[in-house]
Amino acid sequence: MKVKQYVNFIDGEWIASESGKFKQNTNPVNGEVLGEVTQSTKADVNQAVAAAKRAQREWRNVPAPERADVLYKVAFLLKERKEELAQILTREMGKVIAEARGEVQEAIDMAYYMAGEGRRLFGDTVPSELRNKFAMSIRVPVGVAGLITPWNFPIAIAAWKSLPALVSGNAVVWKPASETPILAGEFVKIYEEAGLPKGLINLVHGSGSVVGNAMVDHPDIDLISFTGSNEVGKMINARAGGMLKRTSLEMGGKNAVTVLEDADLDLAVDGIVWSAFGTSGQRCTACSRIIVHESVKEELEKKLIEKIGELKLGDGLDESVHVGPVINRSSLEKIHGYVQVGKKEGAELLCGGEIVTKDGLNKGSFYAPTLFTDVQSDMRIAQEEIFGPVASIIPVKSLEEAIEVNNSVEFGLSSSIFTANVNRAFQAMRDLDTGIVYINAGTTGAEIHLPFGGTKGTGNGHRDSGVASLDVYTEWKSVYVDYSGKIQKAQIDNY
Ligand code: UN1
Repeated sequence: MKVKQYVNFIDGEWIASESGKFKQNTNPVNGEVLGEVTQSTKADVNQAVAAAKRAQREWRNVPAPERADVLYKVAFLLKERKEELAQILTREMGKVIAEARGEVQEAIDMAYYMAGEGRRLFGDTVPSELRNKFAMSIRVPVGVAGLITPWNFPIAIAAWKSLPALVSGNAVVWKPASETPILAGEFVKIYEEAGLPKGLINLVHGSGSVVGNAMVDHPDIDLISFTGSNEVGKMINARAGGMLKRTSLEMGGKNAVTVLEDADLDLAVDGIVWSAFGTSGQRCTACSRIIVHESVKEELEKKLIEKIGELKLGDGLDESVHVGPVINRSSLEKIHGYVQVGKKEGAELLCGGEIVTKDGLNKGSFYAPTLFTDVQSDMRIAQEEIFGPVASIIPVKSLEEAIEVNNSVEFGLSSSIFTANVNRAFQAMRDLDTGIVYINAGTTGAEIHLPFGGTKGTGNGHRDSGVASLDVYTEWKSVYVDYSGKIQKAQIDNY
């Protein structure tokens, strides 16, 4: 059977790269070949950027409510195809179907929300300090937005970035993760069908080292919005910094759930299991540390082991499966490597700790949900992002110590605390040094109308989603209209 080919979308045309090279895309559940994907070159990026630049000149003058009409259609189409897209998502990257549906819903929500921004895109009107003078600030598009997105949330994160970029009048050049090209193509088809004028979204498949670098280096890409590893994010920032190019970076996490002695332990267990092992631990917001008051540690361990024992591994398309595969073999080996490091460092393995090959799972990349205990906060497994189903219990003696441990890592994406005490909850809200804080919930579950991102090594101060994301895709312009008929000097004539 002939393998299906997936190509770029440049200036409104579906077209293979001039390289003639293709790379296979496989299902992490069983290695099934899903298709082969065009591998682009710098020349393809140049074409995409030229098309984007041309199209943006007109798009910036289309009234934002009219731009938003396209986004509403995107929302309708996403909604119509929700199940089909979710199935592709599961086959391409392995997350279980219920989570895949949730992720497509996140893209739908974002499309409605950003379509609404077409009638807002608020600036401020403020009084002028001078008579007969009007003052306001307005948002204007930046130009061409370069989007580099990850495989773990292949449509939600692409939606977080492309929708605000487009509604605020930019054009987009998008390099999706190499692992999730098919879903990326489907998303672009929806933009096409929704009537987005040609050239405004350009899809360029290929490697980070070729396509990603060409985008970062291109003088006509005005901003880069990236979600992915710290290593790549730092490299992008350094390259773009030399050109004074705007970058919005969302990178790693080492998120913790804190469980105090007054917590509802069953609730905490549900929150931890969902956050640590959902998406096989491959969320930026995954819980990988469990900071627990020593007086409830044993009971929590017991309950966690029991719950973890109920998790069913397998093909995410099977509705009864809780945990799918990890993305690929090399990720599997990295995760297993960290487990060996944890053992060597002296952490106690409570469950898991192995590559799963039984029950026909040997064709895929499956890792057993893994729990360590008596982990010290400075151990590598408690400091470095593992990006797999591995969580470490760190015992503490007080809320203050818990907060100190929570904040002791280089990342600052998400944190959570389980407590029944409102004073402690508020103290935690104030002192947990992360961009997202949950009270009596796990570390995941961000909603699209709030800012998403983190402090310290997680990012560079920008946010995805919410109104805050408009700050990535717009420039502020301050406008003064003097209708006095004379030249009035601010700060001088009035004082
Ligand atoms: C990510 O972890 O990369 O909060 C994104 C959540 C999702 C988005 C996560 N809504 O888990």
